[in-house]
Amino acid sequence: MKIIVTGILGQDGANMVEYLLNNTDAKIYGMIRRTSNPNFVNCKSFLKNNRFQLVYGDLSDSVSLDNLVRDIQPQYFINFAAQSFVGCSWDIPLQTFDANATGVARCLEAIRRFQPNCRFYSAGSSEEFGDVLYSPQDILHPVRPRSPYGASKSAARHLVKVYRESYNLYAVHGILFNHEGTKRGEEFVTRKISKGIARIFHALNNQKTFEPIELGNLDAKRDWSDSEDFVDGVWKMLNQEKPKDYVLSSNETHSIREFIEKGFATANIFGVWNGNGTEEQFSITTKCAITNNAQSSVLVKINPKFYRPAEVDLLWGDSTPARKELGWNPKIPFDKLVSRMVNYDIDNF
Ligand code: F7E
Repeated sequence: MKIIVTGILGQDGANMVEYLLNNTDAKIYGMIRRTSNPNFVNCKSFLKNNRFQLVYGDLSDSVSLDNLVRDIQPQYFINFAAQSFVGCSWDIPLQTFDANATGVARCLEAIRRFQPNCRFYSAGSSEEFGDVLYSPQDILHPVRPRSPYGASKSAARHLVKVYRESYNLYAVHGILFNHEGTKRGEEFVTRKISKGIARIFHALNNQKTFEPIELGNLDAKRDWSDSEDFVDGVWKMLNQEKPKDYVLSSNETHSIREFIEKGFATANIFGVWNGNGTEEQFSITTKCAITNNAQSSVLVKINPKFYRPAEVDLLWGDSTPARKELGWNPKIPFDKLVSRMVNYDIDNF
């Protein structure tokens, strides 16, 4: 069995490769783009595995995708390559759309033309739901994106449906709510917080001054899971009798504030909220400051530069069908996700 996985330098692609090496006998072809300075930190566990091979390709280059599918003749093509940072999608809307939507069309075309039996996974997103009409959101929730990123993923979803129905391809577009972990990029809010907590933890331990973590909108609520649970759900989605899209989510929602409080508490640092709007701060409690002989007091402050032109206020998924019909059984709840990320960053600071 041969499987192409794209986006392997990122969190999900790398977790997918690890999962496939552990749970199948397949040969994995991990696609990367030619860049001058690629970062393989997420790939350390498998780069030298003899069932893994790096291949060059680019979602913006249909020749590369055609050649890979024609030459490898994969049974599965799992696409995690994307411009995945919502906040940046207003700055580079066209590149976002090209990679996330047109790129999916290029993959589907390559499969249709050169290996129509290949099963295709498209990484959809809860950002497609946008300004939501009801909670929790299930697969039937209308598409109402609030960012170029959300719009691009919505377009990909329609393309997958069209190719599935027009050409009888096995193609699925999983709607994945937020998923994090120790491979998460530092631009995303959870990793930014866990890395910031690790920095402050070590400053406190060494009786040094520290700068606060600077964040944007703390009111947003997200449905957070662990990416390692999600790649199992993706594989299950790819191995049904007939292709069908599913939502993957924790079925809980938590605010950014809650993530901050739980994260600091994991590191035995306790804070209190004070102030409103852009003046809001999370400061170390007097007791905790005295115990640690703290040299600074503000743990988190607001920097309006991290506000987005339009925000998705509330995401809260309903993944009951995936749990019932696919037998998907996520193992890492919210509290464990937060403590895993914070402890990892403290230990690897
Ligand atoms: O933001 C708020 C921000 O960038 C979460 C991607 O994987 O999940 C992810 O998209 C929330 C937003 O993730 C900062 O405004 C506050 O409300 O971690 P994020 P996201 O935008 O939800 C979906 C499902 C995907 O598909 C995406 O690919 O946190 N927030 N302050 C901040 N966010 C960031 N990044 N940085 C801040 O300083």
